[in-house]
Amino acid sequence: PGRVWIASDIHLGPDTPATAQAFHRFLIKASAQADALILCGDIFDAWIGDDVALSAPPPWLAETLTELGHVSEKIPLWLGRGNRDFLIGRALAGHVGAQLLPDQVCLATDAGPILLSHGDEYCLADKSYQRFRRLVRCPAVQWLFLRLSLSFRRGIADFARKRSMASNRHKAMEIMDVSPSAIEQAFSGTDADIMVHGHTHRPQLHRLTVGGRERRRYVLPDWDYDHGDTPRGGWLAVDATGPHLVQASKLS
Ligand code: OKV
Ligand code: MN
Repeated sequence: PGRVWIASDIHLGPDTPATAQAFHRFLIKASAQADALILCGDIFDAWIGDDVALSAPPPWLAETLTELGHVSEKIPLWLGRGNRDFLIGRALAGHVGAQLLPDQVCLATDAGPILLSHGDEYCLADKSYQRFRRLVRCPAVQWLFLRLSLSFRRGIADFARKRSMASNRHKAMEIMDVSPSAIEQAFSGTDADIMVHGHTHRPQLHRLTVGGRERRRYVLPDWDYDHGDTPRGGWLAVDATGPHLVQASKLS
């Protein structure tokens, strides 16, 4: 209820200090101006277990966790998992005072029901990614991975990153976008006329008709203040007047 702010794909890591700073400014603003904050995936560029983050977090991560904790002292904070930080668990959520969201959720907002997810599950044309997703989302595989030593997990993560970068170089833009059929199917199962997701990094409002009803799909932007000469970032502000995409460049 009230003003709900939704952001995703901040992709924080050890080498993104400017993005972290912009995100911290955003969190302060959200605490003051929103009634709830939802981060729907890929806040972190990589996540190989809550234990790593909670036992000895590097300074950039410790700072981000502290800032998230400050948010949850003021307003409800919800965390969804993305395709990169899908291993985020209840330990992390508890540590920052957040609640975990299921992969797909229907939010009751002042703008009506909103179907929310990270968005990677709609990218069906990317067969090799969907294969990777099925493997790493398997509970038994995750259970085993989390029992490996930290250095072993780091090794697997490095390998996965290199393989992914090599294979993405050959993929066309359309392959990395959502499949229209997946979007239609998601809409047809609900009475939500609004869908929100991130992941594809193409912030935009798409209008479509499914089941004879006008539907809207809001795509959240990714954040990057560390590369290139135009900082990127933003969020969706939802209130009774509807959802509004906001550009974060107006932050500084
Ligand atoms: C996350 C992605 C790296 C895409 C591996 C089981 C495995 C978990 C994992 C390893 C990788 C997360 C946890 C990371 C996302 C990449 C590269 C591409 C497209 C297993 C459970 F391998 F043993 F089965 N991982 N890391 N990618 O570095 O954060 O989403 S990660
Ligand atoms: Mn993503």
